Amino acid sequence: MWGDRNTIVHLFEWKWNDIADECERFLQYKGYGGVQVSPVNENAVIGNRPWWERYQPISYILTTRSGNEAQFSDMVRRCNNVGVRIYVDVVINHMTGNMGTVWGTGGSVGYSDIKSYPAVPYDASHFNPDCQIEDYTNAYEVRNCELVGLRDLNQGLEHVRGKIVDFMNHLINLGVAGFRVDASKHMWPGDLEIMFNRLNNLNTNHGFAGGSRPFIFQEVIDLGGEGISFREYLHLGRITEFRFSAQIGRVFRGGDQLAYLSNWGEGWGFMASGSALVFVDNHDNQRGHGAGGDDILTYKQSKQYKMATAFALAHPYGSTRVMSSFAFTDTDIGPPQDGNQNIISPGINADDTCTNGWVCEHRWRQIANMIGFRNAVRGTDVNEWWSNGAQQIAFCRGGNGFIAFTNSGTISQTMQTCLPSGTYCDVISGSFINGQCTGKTVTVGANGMGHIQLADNEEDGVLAIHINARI
Ligand code: AAO
Repeated sequence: MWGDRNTIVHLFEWKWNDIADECERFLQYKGYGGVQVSPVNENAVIGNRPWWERYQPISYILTTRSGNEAQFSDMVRRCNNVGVRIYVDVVINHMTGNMGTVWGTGGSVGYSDIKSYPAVPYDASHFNPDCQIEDYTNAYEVRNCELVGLRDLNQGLEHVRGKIVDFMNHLINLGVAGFRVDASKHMWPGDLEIMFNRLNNLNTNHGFAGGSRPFIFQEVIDLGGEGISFREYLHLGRITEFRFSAQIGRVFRGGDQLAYLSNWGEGWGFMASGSALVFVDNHDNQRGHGAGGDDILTYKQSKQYKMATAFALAHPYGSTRVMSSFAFTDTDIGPPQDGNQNIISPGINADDTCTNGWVCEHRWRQIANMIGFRNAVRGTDVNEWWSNGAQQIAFCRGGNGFIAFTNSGTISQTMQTCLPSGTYCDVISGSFINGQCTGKTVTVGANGMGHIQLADNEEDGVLAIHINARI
């Protein structure tokens, strides 16, 4: 990422042309560092187009409902030009489920019953046996059997490794910065290591320094108690820290005191900060798939969701990812589509929010402005931790930022903000625009003290000020 950027936003199911526009018109200005895009390679066309069809590959041809290779390539170029990196969700553990002859979004055919995918090509000899994953305490089964019936590739074979490495290197040549590796837990670390070591350096024609390696974050769900540990994957790249997601949801739903967040991070048993990819929710657990269950907060609990996201972005632990969703009640339903099953683009309202069924959490003022906060406090630690012993907390980030939260009761007191004297814009209740603040302000004296007013009944239970939003 560029040095003055942070956080990956997952623009779930967005089309490539829309992402390119979003990089240029919004993400660069808010300081976002990258976009995680939905799977780019050809997937099975399934019924009324559930979102999860994209996790059933037919080939490595870059044609999906998000666009074709030319559109993908153009997006990567346009986003890189404005300092926003692209991270691809790669589905390399498996191909489709077993459903007979299936057609792909690029027009290729798959014969899933006999495990034949001619457009790659793969045939039955390239797959593991038909067994199903039932026992997550059995590491062999989790890696060598089928995840929910998905035809399980054998990455121990040179043919399979070669196809996967070619696919990923093609994306690197097109200018991507890295990968989310889907279902990493279901592949042997030794096989991943061999494939990752064969990846090219990032493309210097896209502004990456010579010798840069792809940024890899592996989807490994480990809440404990299973046969596979995240530790087996630490040397290969970052790892999705699902305990972060489950715990932050539980806390901000009121299941714990905010005061206990004083040792958030490794102190809560999470992996080392430098290994963790963290998020409040992801595309699975926001709809009951994957891990985390009822603790997960989503856009549907908007006040607590914004608070949890503000905390995640204000805290130095981990590398952050923000979810950006389409609205749903049915947990299978795919993105907004027209009568021809083409994805409908998000429209943009005057207040920056989205239309056409897109939630665009990443555009919510409280979330987008916290990207600016995180950039302003880069390289600092948490200091001056304060709590009332219960549901109110506040802390500084070095001398660059201060944030307060209440999950119960009103905060009205003078606190150490660690900021130089001046008047600061609360980037939660408003925005700092052309030197003016559209929300609340905090006046900080020469001793760093400022009066913090955050009422129980305010729209958001957060107040955040930082050095780059000084009036
Ligand atoms: C679809 C249909 C299926 C059908 C299949 C084949 O829904 O009915 O059989 O096609 O025709 C997505 C959807 C799937 C969909 C699939 C393919 O979620 O529903 O199947 O596309 O279209 C496991 C994996 C993890 C995976 C997660 C969903 O380990 O890798 O399941 N996530 C990724 C993607 C996801 C995608 C795939 C993988 C496949 O993000 O979108 O699937 O490409 C335990 C284990 C976890 C395991 C969960 C769920 O978790 O630890 O590893 O995740 O179970 O099975 C507590 C525990 C926690 C536990 C959890 C649930 O929270 O603490 O550990 O409960 O028991």
